[in-house]
This record gives sequence, structure tokens and C-alpha cells, in this order.
Amino acid sequence: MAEHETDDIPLAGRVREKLVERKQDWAREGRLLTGTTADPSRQRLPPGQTLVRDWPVLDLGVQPDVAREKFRLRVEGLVENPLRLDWEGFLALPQEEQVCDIHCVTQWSRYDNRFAGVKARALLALARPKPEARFVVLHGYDGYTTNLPLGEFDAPDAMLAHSWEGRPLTRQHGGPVRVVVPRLYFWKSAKWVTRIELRAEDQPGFWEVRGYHNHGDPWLEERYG
Ligand SMILES: Nc1nc2c(c(=O)[nH]1)N[C@H]1C(S)=C(S)[C@@H](COP(=O)(O)O)O[C@H]1N2
Ligand SMILES: [Mo]
Repeated sequence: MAEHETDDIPLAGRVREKLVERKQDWAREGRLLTGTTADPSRQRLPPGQTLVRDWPVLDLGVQPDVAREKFRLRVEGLVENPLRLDWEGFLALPQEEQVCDIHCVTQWSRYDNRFAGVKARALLALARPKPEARFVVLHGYDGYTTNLPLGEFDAPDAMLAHSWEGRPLTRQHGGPVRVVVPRLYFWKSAKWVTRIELRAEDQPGFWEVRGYHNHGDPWLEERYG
């Protein structure tokens, strides 16, 4: 991350090492694995998940305080047209709404989340990935990273959300802007996103190097691997 962009973003809290260790243990133990898969056209809840009504907060313990005036979003790497957007630039892109379900690998699922923001596809269409671009790494202001195949980020329901249920996304849920990739476990949906990097080679992110699945499809129960 370019230092000049993150220097003046206050980071409250510290990385909760104990929590990180516990989640690594879960991956080693294969916690919650049912050993089954499911078909999303036949059931709504993926295998091993439990439905919740509230919206849990999960992160490393560091919640960046990103003022809208300081927000920057870059799309770079293997793209023909690197983007560097500020808040106004981001809001000037076509705005869309969608309702989707969330599935977190720590077992909870939450139905019918109404997000508003910019479709990942719209951003990619502007940035124009080069033919050799095949993977995406998402970078948060907290230093978090997660990786996914370009095809998953280019899915019609992948978005960069700034609102939830008609209100600005709160800081604890990754505001001002977070990624939402509903087809994958929620750790792939980077909060406080600031940089989207397109690459030829894959690069496992924070949880992916700590025992979590490189792909993370809840219907295939790709929790660990
Ligand atoms: N930048 C950032 N994004 C992140 C995380 C994080 O620690 N930092 N945690 C991930 C995990 S493990 C989950 S389950 C979801 C949780 O999002 P929520 O707190 O809005 O429920 O954010 C994901 N995105
Ligand atoms: Mo998570």
C-alpha cells in the first residue's frame, strides 16, 4: 500500500492475535465440517451454516476510521486504465442496489441484506483488465488482504457497497466502502477496501495463508484447505 495514502487514516484497536490463533486452530481441526455439499437452487442455507438475525462483526480487531474526504479507491495492476477514485468519483459511478445472503465461515448466515453501491463489474469495465489478468487481491485500510479469481469478482452480484438497508455502511461493517461477494464465504468480502489489484498469478490473502480455503465456496463447504 502506498504509505502516503494510509498514513493519515486513524487505526483504532490492535490486531487480536488470540482470535487469529483460534481461527487458525479451527482450520487445523476442520471445525464445523459436515462433509456435504448442497445445491443453492434447492436449499437456501449452505451446509453447516446457522441462520442469524443480527449482523455479527468480524475483523482482526483494527477498525480504520476512514473519513469520506480521505477515502481513495484504486484499481491497478494488470489493467489498461488504472483507476484512482475519491469519494465523489466513486459516487459518480452507476449506483445499484441488491439484496443478497451472507455466509460466514464461522457458521452464521444472514438472509436478505440490502446493499447499495457500485457493481464490481462496472469498475472492471472502466479499468479494463488486460488479457493476462486472472486473479484479484483486495486490500483493506487495516492491512487485510483476500484473493479471488477474476471471474468471481466479475460476477454480476459482486459489488462495492457503501450502504446497507438504506443507511451508510457503518465503520464496524467496513464503511465507507466494503466489497460484497455473496457467492463466497464472507471473509472474501474485504471491509474498508482501498485497493483492488489485478494479477496474473494468484496470491493467497490473510486467511488463505492461515489455513482457509483459497476459493471459499459455501455450497461446496470450502472452509479450509
Ligand atoms: N478489511 C477487512 N475485511 C474483512 C475482515 C477484516 O478483518 N478486515 N474480516 C473478514 C471476515 S473474516 C468476515 S466474516 C467479514 C465480516 O464482515 P462483518 O463484520 O461486516 O460481518 O469481513 C471480512 N472482511
Ligand atoms: Mo469470517
